[in-house]
Amino acid sequence: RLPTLAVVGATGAVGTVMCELLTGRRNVWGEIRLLASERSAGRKVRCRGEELTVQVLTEEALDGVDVAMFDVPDEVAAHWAPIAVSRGAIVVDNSGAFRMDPDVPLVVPEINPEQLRNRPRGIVANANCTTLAMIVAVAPLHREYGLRELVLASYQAASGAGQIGADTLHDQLAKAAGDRLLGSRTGDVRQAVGDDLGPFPAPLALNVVPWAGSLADGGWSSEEMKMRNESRKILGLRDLKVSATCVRVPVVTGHSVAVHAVFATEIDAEGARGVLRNAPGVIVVDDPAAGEFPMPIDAVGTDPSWVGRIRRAVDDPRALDFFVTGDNLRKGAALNTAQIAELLAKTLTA
Ligand code: 11C
Repeated sequence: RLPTLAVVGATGAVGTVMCELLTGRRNVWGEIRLLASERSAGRKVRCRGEELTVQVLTEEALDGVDVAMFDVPDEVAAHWAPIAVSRGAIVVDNSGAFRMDPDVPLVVPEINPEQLRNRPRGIVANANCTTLAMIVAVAPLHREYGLRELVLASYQAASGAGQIGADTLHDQLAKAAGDRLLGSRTGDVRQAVGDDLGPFPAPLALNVVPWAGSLADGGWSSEEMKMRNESRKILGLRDLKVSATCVRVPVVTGHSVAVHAVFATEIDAEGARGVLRNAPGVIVVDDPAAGEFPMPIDAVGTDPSWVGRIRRAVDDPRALDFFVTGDNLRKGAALNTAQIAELLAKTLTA
């Protein structure tokens, strides 16, 4: 019998991409059950060539599920993931609720798949989309050169804040379109966009907003702390120095990160390019003379992390600067979750 999969949060931004992904990937599942809140129940969704009806998330709806993927807010996952486990499922959770729990492995299949074996709570966590885009490129460089420090600046897309984030950006762009004074001293973007800021603290159209998540200690944002804490856990580097500045930009999908990485040994750009070309889940796009850089417009809808602008720091032969872009809804969320779930399915059917 092929294992039964539940997708919890099937109608959100990530859940929607999950159904597309499941349709395109090699099938390892028997039944696929789509679950969501009452609001979305009854909706028809095409998945793996079948038309499935979204069911309400209840305890009974989880019965018989072997693997449950959760793409729901932290508090919903915190409540429902242990219930799914108690009903016999292994949970792969894409929220922030369990990532830093020492009894929950934080798995990126290209980096630490062995950690899947040790899951005392029956839950496996999926990293934050911003961490994921970057860590797939950083990990192979760490293995070769020994990572000591990361200084990061993110350029995060609106859909990182869910479907409401993407919708808000599109609405604001429509309101701002055509007014050539906007953004100059005489054209007030705040006024043009109006009060509906969606999940963002300021207008995103024609702007950049140096904020994502909630306020953490010392003026850091929760998103910045996630990049630090999750990178440490995935790489197994408890003392890694990480400083991140997380910024929202008017891009619909595709998170980018400017990375300054300091290593234990000297590094050169061509050597690093070679390591990255051989790294799973990475594509090197690095020909500035030809106008080739990693950018969201190209990375959206694709699986790998796109890496380019690779150069050794002028003032430190042990430091490398580069730019990475990944689809925050695919590798940043649905794809990494699907990859983990497929590894679990293999162990269930072995
Ligand atoms: C964003 N990265 O772009 C966030 C969304 O911890 O999974 C994902 C939050 C998380 O807003």
